[in-house]
Amino acid sequence: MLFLSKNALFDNKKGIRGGIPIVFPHFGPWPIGPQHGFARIQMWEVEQLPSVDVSGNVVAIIALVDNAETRKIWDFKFKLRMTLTLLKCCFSMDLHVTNTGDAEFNFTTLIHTYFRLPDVTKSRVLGLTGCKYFDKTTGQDIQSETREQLSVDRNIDNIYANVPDELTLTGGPAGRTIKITKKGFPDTVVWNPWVDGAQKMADFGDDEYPLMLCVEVGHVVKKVSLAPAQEFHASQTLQIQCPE
Ligand code: TA6
Repeated sequence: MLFLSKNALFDNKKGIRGGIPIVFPHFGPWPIGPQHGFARIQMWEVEQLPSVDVSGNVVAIIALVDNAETRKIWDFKFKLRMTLTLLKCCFSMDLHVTNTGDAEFNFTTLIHTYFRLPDVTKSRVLGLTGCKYFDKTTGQDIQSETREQLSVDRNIDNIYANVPDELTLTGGPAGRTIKITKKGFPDTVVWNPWVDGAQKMADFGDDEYPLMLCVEVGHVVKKVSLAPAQEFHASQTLQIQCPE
């Protein structure tokens, strides 16, 4: 169900072009560090290998703790813990961010999911109606999304604020619909680079833009402030609904 570019690079220098990169501690261009922060290019540790819990779910836990490299860019102590839970038609990601130092810090974070689609022009995103958004392609703030069903037929890079916790993406592989449920992530980004954007990215095939759409839940419009010993928790659940 997830898109991975045929040109994706696994070099720990840039985020992988596909899958679900984790954006932390900064969404977007970052004057003091790499775009979208360092979490997506750091090596995470496996805290719990995939194992079956009492309900029959497969659960794995990965973690990232501050280290010399992260402190050189952003001098704070933190722990990111991501619990990954897989059921037959459902995949959950639970993110915990803990401030393990003695100074308060601010951050933005986002789950940059790349959905694989047979044809993005036939897919629709539902659930954004009425939300205020920033259109990054024009630099304009739009007061309210008027479309009940968002379709994509050009470069799109919209940052929606205060989005309802249930979104739907139609037109997935084999006609599947994906229900996206989020908690603790107020915002949602919808991105497709289209023809020109695809050509500018070395790690993305020129012909791949119709085959993906990023629908990314996050806390990006306003920063999260975390005092020492405090924890931030947010999650995303993807549920696949197969056609009858
Ligand atoms: O989340 C959307 C976005 O910020 C877009 O503006 C686009 O640049 C995309 O992420 C990919 O960023 P990347 O750093 O992975 O090339």
